[in-house]
Amino acid sequence: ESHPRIASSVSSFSVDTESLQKQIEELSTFSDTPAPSVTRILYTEKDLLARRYVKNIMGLSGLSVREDAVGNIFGRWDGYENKLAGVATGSHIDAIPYSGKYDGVVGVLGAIEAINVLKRSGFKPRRSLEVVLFTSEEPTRFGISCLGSRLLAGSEELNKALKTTTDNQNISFLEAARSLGYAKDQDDLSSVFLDKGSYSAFVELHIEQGPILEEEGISIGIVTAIAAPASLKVEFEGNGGHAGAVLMPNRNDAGLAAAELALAIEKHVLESGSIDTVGTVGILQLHPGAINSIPSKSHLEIDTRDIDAERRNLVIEKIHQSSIRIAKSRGVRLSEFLIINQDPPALSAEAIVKAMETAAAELNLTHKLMISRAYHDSLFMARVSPMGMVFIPCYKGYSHKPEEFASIQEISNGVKVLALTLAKLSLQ
Ligand code: HGY
Ligand code: MN
Ligand code: MN
Ligand code: MN
Repeated sequence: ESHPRIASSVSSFSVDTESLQKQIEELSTFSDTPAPSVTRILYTEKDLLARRYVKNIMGLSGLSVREDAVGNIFGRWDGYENKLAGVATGSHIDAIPYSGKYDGVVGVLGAIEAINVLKRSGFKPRRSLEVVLFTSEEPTRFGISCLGSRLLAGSEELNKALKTTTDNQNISFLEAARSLGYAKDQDDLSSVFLDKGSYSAFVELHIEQGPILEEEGISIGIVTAIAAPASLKVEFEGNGGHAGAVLMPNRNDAGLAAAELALAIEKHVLESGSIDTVGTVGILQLHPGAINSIPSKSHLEIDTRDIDAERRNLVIEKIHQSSIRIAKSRGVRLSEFLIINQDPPALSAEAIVKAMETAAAELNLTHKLMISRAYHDSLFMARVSPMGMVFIPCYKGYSHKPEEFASIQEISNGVKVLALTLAKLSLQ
């Protein structure tokens, strides 16, 4: 049963749906592509405007705001025992090209609204509550997913890599960060690492990015595990040449090598024996990219995941073998085979799953346990704090495209479950 001090207020949980809807619309206008799509890439001018917008809303909610060296933004509501480890919640506001306005945003604006709900209900937090806006969950600009939360989770490897990472315009990560006033005169970013035990719990509210909740007419998803993501970069090089004059036996077409590898990836994924294994080639570039020039270079970026890391790693091994075999059989050079990240899955903490189930039940919301096939900042926060995630349904499960949609009613349900879960965890 809920702690006596919250029970009375649950019924008085009121979400300001109008202002939350307006905020979601306004935030979506900070985009490099026309509505209804959203494109908001790390450390661009639109990202800066969006950060300012969210910091302002945090301020209006009475949160004290701070930022770390890479622009993770923290809005804190001090508890009456604020020496204790706090309870955190949050998500991201960066958006991949031509995507939607809810991915990540629901877990940032919704988290701030959850704070407002608790304040309006008269709740007083024991453990401080902190809303986190993670810098760059999407891998778009520097090819690194969950950059901010990976660093918060203490990744020395990433700290080192960021000293030399550049984007495809050859702008370095540090230069881009400094253009927004972050990473001031420091190449070493270990100041971002969270001290162990900083949080007693981390909970993220997010759209499901899948069709299950909507299909089954369930309001709340309670995530038990997050699938293990991996991304690879592969390049083939051949002699290229004139698309008319070079006869077929004399060609070593890097584009066809890429095409053959893409289909081999699909085969390796499908033969894994599990529906949970997925893979795609999200980026495929051909050089020089002229219709009448045989591709002399192909560049593939591959995303493959599974809830079972071993099974996923086997797929990666097979992709490597196929890359070598195809290069040999087509007489092209395998000029790059790079595993960018190969992360383990994360399990939600029992106690947080329980708190979320009780919260959903007390709010009379239908709910079910499920896994997250998308990764989230929670995947890395789970390395430094007990973690949990609340899902809400989204239209046909669409995400990472402009048709992404979640109704304000569904969002409001998620905000209430988040608010009640945060309250419970704060009083523990
Ligand atoms: O790709 C993902 O899983 C996340 O939505 N960025
Ligand atoms: Mn995403
Ligand atoms: Mn997301
Ligand atoms: Mn994600």
